[in-house]
Amino acid sequence: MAALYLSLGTNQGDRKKALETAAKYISERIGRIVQASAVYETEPWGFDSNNLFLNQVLCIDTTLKAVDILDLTQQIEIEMGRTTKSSNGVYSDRVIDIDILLYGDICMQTERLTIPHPLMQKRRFVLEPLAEIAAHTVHPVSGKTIKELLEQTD
Ligand code: PH2
Ligand code: MG
Ligand code: MG
Repeated sequence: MAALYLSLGTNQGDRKKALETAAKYISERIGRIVQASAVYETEPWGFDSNNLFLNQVLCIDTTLKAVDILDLTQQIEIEMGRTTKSSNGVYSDRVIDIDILLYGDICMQTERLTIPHPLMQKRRFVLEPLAEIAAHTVHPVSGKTIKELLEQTD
């Protein structure tokens, strides 16, 4: 078993319900949720929108392969009605986004998937909830703890 950290984000529709539904599907299909951060309301980062986000981070116990986790999270996004996908850093409003942040010590970079999530160090909406449940976890690329990464982010 390795600890998988997933980031959830939603800024469209019934946001609270979307977090609950995503967590239910994740626990049924990917693995047991061992920790959940609080839910944070955050300003859209990297694009303009009038719709505030709810963000949350979950820690899951799983033995699945990383690519299989990606397939399952994308399937959940589609089932929950996600129609738009970010590309080249152009973001849009969404009912649910599920991103893989960390998976044990795995470092991988393929066309479809990079772990750790390449932008996590820059994003307070990720680091704040993550630090709440994994402050002392070490980011396997930078060698810094999540708490240290949060402290150096503005
Ligand atoms: N996700 C993005 C881009 N910007 N901003 C906030 N506050 N929360 C997010 O989850 C988020 C974002 C790309 O997936
Ligand atoms: Mg995302
Ligand atoms: Mg995503």
